[in-house]
Amino acid sequence: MIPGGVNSPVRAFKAVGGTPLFVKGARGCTIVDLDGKAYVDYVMSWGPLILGHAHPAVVEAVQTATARGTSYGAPTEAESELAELVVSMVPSVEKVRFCSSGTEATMSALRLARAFTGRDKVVKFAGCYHGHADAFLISAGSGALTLGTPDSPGITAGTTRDTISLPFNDLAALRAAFETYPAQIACVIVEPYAGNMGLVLPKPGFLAGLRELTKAHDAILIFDEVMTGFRVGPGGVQQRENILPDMTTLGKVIGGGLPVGAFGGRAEIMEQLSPVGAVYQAGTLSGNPLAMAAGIATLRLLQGPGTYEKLDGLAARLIEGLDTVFARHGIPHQASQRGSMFGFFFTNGTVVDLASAKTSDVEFYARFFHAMLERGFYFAPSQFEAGFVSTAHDQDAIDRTIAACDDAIAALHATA
Ligand code: HOZ
Repeated sequence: MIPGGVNSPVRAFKAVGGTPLFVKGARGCTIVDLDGKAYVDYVMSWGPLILGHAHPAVVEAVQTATARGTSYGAPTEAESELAELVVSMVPSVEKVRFCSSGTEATMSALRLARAFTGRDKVVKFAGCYHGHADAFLISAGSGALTLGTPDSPGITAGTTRDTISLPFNDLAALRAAFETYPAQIACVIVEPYAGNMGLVLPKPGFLAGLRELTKAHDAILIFDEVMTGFRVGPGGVQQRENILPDMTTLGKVIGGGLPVGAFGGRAEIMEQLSPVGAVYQAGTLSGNPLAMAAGIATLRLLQGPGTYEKLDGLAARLIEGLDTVFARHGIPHQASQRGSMFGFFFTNGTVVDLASAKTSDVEFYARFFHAMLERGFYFAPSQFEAGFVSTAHDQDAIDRTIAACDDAIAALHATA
């Protein structure tokens, strides 16, 4: 009855084979399937659950809010409170609007950038994924890449014409695009740490170069921090790298596991939005009180002392351990980590963009994935996704993962 049995394609095991986990419940860093088998989870609902599954404070906040009413379609104090948190934590955001998903955030940010500049074209980078709005499903990452449809059918030629896709980490290509389309590019959107083609980090100077070039050509720079916002640090990549975009899109962690997206930026841009300005954007469930409650509880806890240091330490321990195991078994690989986000590719080369990410041995990834699943460890069912740890992971879970990885690779070698 449900196409592919899933309500979002990344959940299917099409790239790795087999049947997806059907989930009974989850707590902390453990997810349990319908057969009662438990797994240490490194998918964490694809990023939102930075405090782990069913964190008591988040559950309580949602329960309390639910008892007061699930939706009003009118402003609440909770929206203002979350807005204040966002503005205080994300360096470049002066004003913010909430919506219900990352896709809504990016498509609304694009509309606003087009209206503000009076230009049509958008530059994105191949392998970056900005949700499933038409303008972004061109050389897209995540499920679109994994399932072989980076350019989705159903998108009009006109839309395609206005989206320029360039290689990630390639400033020369961006410079050339600005020359080819003078005064036509409204915005450049980027995942500043790309997490939807696996984890691909910016080369030194790439983000600064984006800032410089967009400024020079009066284009809006949008950091899509749906994945990295509040995850790689309280202020996202922009704070870690000290580069301020004009606009930022947010999602995942900001909703604490409930459906939330947000977009924000400089006040003069955000004030073009209706009802102050003329750019229309709306949503019946935008700023939903349950989602706001989960977001507030999550961001408040993240502000506690040592939280990000702990997350960083856990992910570093995991990636160092996996790196050592892969090396010991002679597996060509590249592993990386920033904050609580991590990724690894099975390749000899250096991964800097989509073309190099695609040199990864996806068949070996599929076998590795299943060998780990069998042992009770759930990584993303695709090579082209990032992994996540949460504050609910601990050293014991990480060390068991590394030991299982050693065992899994030895078993894969034995059967090869
Ligand atoms: N950005 C998420 C994974 N890369 C999307 C999750 C989904 O598509 O369901």
